[in-house]
Amino acid sequence: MTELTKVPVFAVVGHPNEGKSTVLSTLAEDDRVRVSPFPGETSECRSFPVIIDGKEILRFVDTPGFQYPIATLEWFQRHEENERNLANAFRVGHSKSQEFRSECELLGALADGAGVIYVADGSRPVESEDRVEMEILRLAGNPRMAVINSKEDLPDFVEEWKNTACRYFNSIRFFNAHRATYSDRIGLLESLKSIDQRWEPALETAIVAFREDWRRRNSKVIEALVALMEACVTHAGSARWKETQDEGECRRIAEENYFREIRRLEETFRNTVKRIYKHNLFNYEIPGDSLVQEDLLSKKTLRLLGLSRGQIAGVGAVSGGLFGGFLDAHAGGTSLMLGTLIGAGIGGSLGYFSSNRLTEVKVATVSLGWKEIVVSSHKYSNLPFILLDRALLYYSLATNWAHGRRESPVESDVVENGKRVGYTSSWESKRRKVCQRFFELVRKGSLRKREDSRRQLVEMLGKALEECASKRPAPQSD
Ligand SMILES: Nc1nc2c(ncn2[C@@H]2O[C@H](COP(=O)(O)OP(=O)(O)OP(=O)(O)O)[C@@H](O)[C@H]2O)c(=O)[nH]1
Ligand SMILES: [Mg+2]
Repeated sequence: MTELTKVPVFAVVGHPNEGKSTVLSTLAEDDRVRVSPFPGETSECRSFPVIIDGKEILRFVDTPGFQYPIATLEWFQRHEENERNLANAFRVGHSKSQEFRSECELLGALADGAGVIYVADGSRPVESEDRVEMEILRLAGNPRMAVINSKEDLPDFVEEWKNTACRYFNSIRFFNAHRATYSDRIGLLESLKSIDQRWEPALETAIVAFREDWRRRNSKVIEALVALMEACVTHAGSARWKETQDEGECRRIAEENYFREIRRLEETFRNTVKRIYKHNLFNYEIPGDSLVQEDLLSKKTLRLLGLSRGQIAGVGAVSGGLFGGFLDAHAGGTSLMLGTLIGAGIGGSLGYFSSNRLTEVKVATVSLGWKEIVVSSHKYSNLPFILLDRALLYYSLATNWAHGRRESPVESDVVENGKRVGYTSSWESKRRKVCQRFFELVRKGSLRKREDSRRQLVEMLGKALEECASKRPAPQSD
């Protein structure tokens, strides 16, 4: 039996072009792994350590596919009786051979004590060469697991693979390298524990570290999200004009200034999420019709995200304000309806929201002959809820985007049937009130109340993130 490495090391091995590098990339959350539709992309071993808190807790090794499995097996069978570490003996015996370069590379990782993750494509039948490869791995004797990954969504041959692989492997697991979620990855690590008891404690430590790391990452996202919400309700865009100039133009500029900053902050938030979830190199392409690609103020965004008018009225009651009252009180120039304000800019498309305001406007005299217009989020605005929905949709996309997937799915992630599809409208009203309370207190509240409402918001968002990492919201009718 080969001696195991101290930190669990797993060599991902198999047939060329089977999806080995893809599985590794998703498992290790590392988008530097080279994946390609052409066989032979991986020609030498490359290690990908998983580091948490500066400490290596696991390592995966990407390997080239078998090139000459039949000849390799014959050699193994001939030397089976005499060699304790067959993989090492093969590597030493073929070190000068160009022909067996791939075998020497992949068996080298096994000779050094790595466990084996054998990747098979469940969308094609088992062939005789596959059996040969599996037998080589059985003879090498390293702890091993077969992972059935399918390049197609409807894998036809999973049962056949399972029935064959069970003769050669300590454990078999189905894993979709393009769609695996965080819990699928943890599930696979859990099953790796069973392939060799000696690694069980180290793998258990790795799993605990993974879980803790995920919680920490979510806390960072919540911090960034709360900062975005806070900026949305406290930021103001302004512009000055001479009393002799056109006031309408000045309002438009102030509003533009306000939304430019909100868009910038939203972009910053997205980059933070991408970084936290380790989407570093590969700039994945979000489907064009996904809601997160829509402009913040597009007709589609305003129709499908945020709260309905009834729900806004519901949260409006939080601080004792009356929804109907605020609509009237702000009419007539002190509060701008978004439809009127930027209708010209975006094609007057906001009729649906004509009785709902996103922003409010204040006019002040700053010096003789000069006035200033200040635009900020309305006290009962849908805007922070829309931003929150967009942020949660983006979070869901980033956390569910398997690192091994290099192209976007053909279909969009958004199903539109006229109903609201964001998270906030499907929440129970208590959650929305927690948000609204924060939005109001952060603008004008005592430090103690602000901190208290921030704590409630953070706690509520913790639950919301857990939910949206695993499921989409149910569409809501208005
Ligand atoms: N749809 C889909 N395609 C996959 C999946 N896994 C791998 N592929 C595709 O299969 C092709 C080969 O994937 P790789 O991960 O590079 O395969 P490999 O086994 O490392 O290949 P070599 O390094 O050449 O031996 C790539 O085009 C991948 O995008 C999957 O789960 N679903
Ligand atoms: Mg590869």
